[in-house]
Amino acid sequence: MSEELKGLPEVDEVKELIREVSEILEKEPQLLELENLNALVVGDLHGDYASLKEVLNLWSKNYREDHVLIFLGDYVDRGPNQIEVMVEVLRLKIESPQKVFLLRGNHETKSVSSTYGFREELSRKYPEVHEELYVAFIDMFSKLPYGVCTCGYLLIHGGLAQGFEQPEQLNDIPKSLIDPEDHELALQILWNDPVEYIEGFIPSPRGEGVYLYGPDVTKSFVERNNLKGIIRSHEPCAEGYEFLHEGLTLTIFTCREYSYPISIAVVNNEELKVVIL
Ligand SMILES: [Mn+2]
Repeated sequence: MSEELKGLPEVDEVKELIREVSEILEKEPQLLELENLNALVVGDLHGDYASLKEVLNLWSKNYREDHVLIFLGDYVDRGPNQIEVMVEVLRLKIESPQKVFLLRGNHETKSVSSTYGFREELSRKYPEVHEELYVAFIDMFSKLPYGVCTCGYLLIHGGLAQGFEQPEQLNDIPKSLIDPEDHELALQILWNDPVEYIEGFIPSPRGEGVYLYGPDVTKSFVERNNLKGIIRSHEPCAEGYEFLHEGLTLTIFTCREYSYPISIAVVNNEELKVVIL
């Protein structure tokens, strides 16, 4: 027990981090439009602290000066160090609010994080105050934005959605939406997946209100909005990343829980590069 708790942040620090980040997030729009920059894009982490550290070392060494850091969500659930991962990204956000951006994943919700590990980890690591911390985290999750537009790409956690014609529609999702299940667009942006060999949208095995969508959906979205493509996470990839839809959709995944290689994306106005870690 004491071994496990070694290095765990003090409760007061965690509370303060949540409070300060919530304040920053409150002011961010649901779609962050970031012009003319270089970005490192990080996929699902799911409590994989070692992989997060690797990414941060790489960032500090080669990119920190001129690259922002964009996280595509799913910090919690599944892995062994969800609290440590969460605390680290919150610290980064406070240190550099204009250089670090945190998107919402489908696990940054009450319905998922109460079942897939985060709530349990909190109650194990902070037995005295876990209820209070959990409520504060859930409230902060509800303020995380849903997308970034930068360098001609739209960055989201899951995928494109029915009725989603323009990135700006993300701003129609109410801030502080505790349960994305209550909002069709929010739910699909966090949960949908692109697949080949279908047309339009078909129901997803992931559950009610969630869809798989084909290359035609991506192609028309990208053309309509004059974009170069979509960058998303949400699915582990056997090779660490995957291009779909004639190269218009890139999936990256940054957590080793599934024993696959992991990746990040480096993007600027000139190019999109995948780095395998
Ligand atoms: Mn996900």
